[in-house]
Amino acid sequence: MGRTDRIAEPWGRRTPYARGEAWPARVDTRLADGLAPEDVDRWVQSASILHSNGDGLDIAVKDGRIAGVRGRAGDRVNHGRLGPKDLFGWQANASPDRLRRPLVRQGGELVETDWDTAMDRVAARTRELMEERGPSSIGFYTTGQLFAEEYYTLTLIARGGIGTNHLDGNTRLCTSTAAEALKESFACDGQPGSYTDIDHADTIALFGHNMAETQTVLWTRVLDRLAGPNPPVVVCVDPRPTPVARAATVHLAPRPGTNLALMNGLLHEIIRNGWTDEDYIDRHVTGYGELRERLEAYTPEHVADICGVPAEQITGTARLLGTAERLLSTVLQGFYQSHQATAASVQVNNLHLVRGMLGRPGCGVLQMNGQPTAQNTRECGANGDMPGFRNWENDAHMADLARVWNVDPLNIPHYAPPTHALQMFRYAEEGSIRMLWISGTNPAVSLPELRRIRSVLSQDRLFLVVQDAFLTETARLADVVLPAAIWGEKTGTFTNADRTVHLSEKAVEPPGEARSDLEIFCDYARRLDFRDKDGGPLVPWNDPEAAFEGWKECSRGRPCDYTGITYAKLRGSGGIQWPCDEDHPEGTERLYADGAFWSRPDYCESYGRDLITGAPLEETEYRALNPDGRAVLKAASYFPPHEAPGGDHPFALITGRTLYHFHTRTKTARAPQLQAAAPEVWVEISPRDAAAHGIGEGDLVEIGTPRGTVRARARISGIRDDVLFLPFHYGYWDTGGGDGPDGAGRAANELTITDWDPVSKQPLFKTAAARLRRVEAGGGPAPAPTTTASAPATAGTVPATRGGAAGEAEDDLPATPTGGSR
Ligand SMILES: Nc1nc2c(c(=O)[nH]1)N[C@H]1C(S)=C(S)[C@@H](COP(=O)(O)OP(=O)(O)OC[C@H]3O[C@@H](n4cnc5c(=O)[nH]c(N)nc54)[C@H](O)[C@@H]3O)O[C@H]1N2
Ligand SMILES: Nc1nc2c(c(=O)[nH]1)N[C@H]1C(S)=C(S)[C@@H](COP(=O)(O)OP(=O)(O)OC[C@H]3O[C@@H](n4cnc5c(=O)[nH]c(N)nc54)[C@H](O)[C@@H]3O)O[C@H]1N2
Ligand SMILES: [Mo]
Repeated sequence: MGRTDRIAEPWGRRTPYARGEAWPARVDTRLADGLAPEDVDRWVQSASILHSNGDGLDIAVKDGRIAGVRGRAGDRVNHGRLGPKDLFGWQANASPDRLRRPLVRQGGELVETDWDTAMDRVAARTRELMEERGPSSIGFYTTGQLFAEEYYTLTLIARGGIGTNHLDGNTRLCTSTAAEALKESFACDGQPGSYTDIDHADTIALFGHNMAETQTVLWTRVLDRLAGPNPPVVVCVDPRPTPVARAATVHLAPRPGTNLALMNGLLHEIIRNGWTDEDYIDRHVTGYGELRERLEAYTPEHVADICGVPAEQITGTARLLGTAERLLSTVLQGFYQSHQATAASVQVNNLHLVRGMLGRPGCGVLQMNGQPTAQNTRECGANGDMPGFRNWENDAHMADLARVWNVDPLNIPHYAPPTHALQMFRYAEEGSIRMLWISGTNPAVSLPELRRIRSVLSQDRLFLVVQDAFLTETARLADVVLPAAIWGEKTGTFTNADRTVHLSEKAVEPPGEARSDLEIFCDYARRLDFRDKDGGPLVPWNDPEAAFEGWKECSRGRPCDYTGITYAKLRGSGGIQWPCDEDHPEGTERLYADGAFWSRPDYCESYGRDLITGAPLEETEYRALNPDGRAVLKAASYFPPHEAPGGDHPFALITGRTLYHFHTRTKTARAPQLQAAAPEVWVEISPRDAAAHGIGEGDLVEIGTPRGTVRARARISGIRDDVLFLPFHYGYWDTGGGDGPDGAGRAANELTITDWDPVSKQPLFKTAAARLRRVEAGGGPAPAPTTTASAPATAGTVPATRGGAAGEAEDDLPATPTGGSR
């Protein structure tokens, strides 16, 4: 047993292992101060909720309250380990700030009320709008953080009951590019790879993915490989010196927004050198000729100019990727939220297709997810997809969905692609959407160009319903606030980025009168009295397990087949990967093992889109392109971003995360250890740029874009010259306990642009041009962690981030004098 300060050492202690070996277990535990494991009343099975890994854990319950967490040794994802957010974040469940009763707006103020009053208002407004303006006046904006059962119920209500096309998730901001990149290459969503590919890979490439901070346990798996015999080569593509970059064999730090040019350059070199699997291409792939042609211009020298990366680094990296025998690639927001997002992410798929590296141990692509249940949002059709990865353009698929729901196919809108989130906000701005129901997301902090978002959400004519656990920036603008039960207080399933399904059981009662999202949606369905074709209730369930059984039927025969999974099977298991059906009763570790794709025209989820304009392909075009269901190589040329740095706005502004906080901090700001590690916003600036502006460590500076300004203290870090980084976690209201807008002007999204990738419609949070000005001296270092990408450029100049005794957690490894993480 050992105790480690997991704020100072986020990845905990090493358990080195060799290629092909099983990753050793290490069970991490953190209990409430003074509580011994033997005094815990009950341990309740769940998985982590503050990222997309799905690390298996048990929730400790003492006297009816959550009193800690312990990793599950037998879980296939984490083998017992937990990251800092999971070790400490559970404390937020018991925060005194939790919403306990519904609120309704009365005379301009939000006042407490009972459920009947609140839900009657929502139901009455729905009925009025349906009669006066029709279903398209109602929109739903949900999340990647509820459970599958809840999304499926919401989809059924919105698409099958109300009949609106306006249902999307904040997954639009998060993983719509992941889904779209998979749909372009494989004509269907679903990650080909498995987390166990880390155990087998000889080369691991992370594209715009700071795994060390955002998926800490998965990164621990990489660190343990790096500490063992025959460690993998690690390639990092990120403009910042993240912990991934520091551990990497090569770190490419391209100019933000140039990912596509870089990928084209790498592919150009790989093909020129003949590092391709021509046999695999012949048998399983289409589009090779066009790809080769399109890549011709992307010589290392040309790409070096665009990306600001030395040509030798490009050729060297191409050699590493081109000669790898077992290559695992991961992609995340550095690509998804940047310029030409889908086109660039697709090139990572292309890399694997031309090298024939899919479906074998160590050979995988993970177009990563971010949120814990983003995969479910997509599978269940609570975003811009149809349930079960059905194709909205395929009438047979829509008829089949209507059969499952027992409704008329014409009742399910599919005249156009499902409306994407930013378009929904545009409709609300224009006044065609008059009721917006937001669940489990805080757009007043997380959407781009906040001044505009605030004005859209505060309009009188928009009836705004917000379903959350806290009185967020968004909830404060609502007409009705519905208090939600959260993780640990309700039961449901969720699916991580490598298709692993976990069950998360209810451990404790929610505070006050808070209810689960499932109960709220079911209550709404009853009040509106939605019926199927035969007069039966459209939503025939009231509890999670029955909803899960409903969802299983909807998934039957589709790629994400859940029919072989039951709650009973999930209980005690270490996670099950879909598809799981009669033919694969234990689930499926890797997709596309034999070059067999789900891309046949009659079966595929999508006919694809043009990578430059985003225009959907017609069925006939797709049939001509890919009649027998191969993988598709799609090519695209690089174009400069719409808003390029220059003139008055010389900096490229990028935004993102730090290890200790989750998004808009509704939970992590309420966990003292996490909040103390990163208490306030900062901005990362290179030493050269700081010197040029007379800025010292910790000075207050102002960052401006055409949308607004933010003030933050400067951290002089190893970030690329001409680039500024702002964490986006810090909203308008101080969630640290204050009740006023003391955080005015600190949210990164005051600065970001209303613009999106043409293919995935994901907003460009990582492409804006900014100016910088010193305001005043700071009187101490910036409030930025030293353990992460925000480490000071010169080590030792700033006190190290530590948690002290409060930040300690236990592991079950033998105590050794060395220990430590890197
Ligand atoms: N600690 C923590 N973990 C989280 C979350 C959290 O809020 N906090 N959120 C979860 C969610 S929902 C998500 S989506 C994931 C996100 O996980 P990540 O994608 O790993 O996180 P980000 O910080 O958004 O972006 C990753 C990196 O992109 C780089 N980047 C910016 N612009 C460019 C570019 O043009 N090109 C390249 N190559 N790189 C660029 C940034 O420097 C940054 O280091 O994390 C999940 N895990
Ligand atoms: N500038 C910039 N902006 C970004 C990003 C970026 O990198 N840069 N990243 C984008 C990405 S990838 C993401 S995922 C988004 C995240 O943005 P948001 O989704 O807005 O952020 P969260 O703080 O996770 O909001 C989730 C809300 O749901 C509530 N909640 C938690 N559990 C439950 C539940 O079970 N039920 C209900 N009803 N509510 C619950 C929480 O209290 C919280 O208010 O931000 C996006 N915005
Ligand atoms: Mo995300």
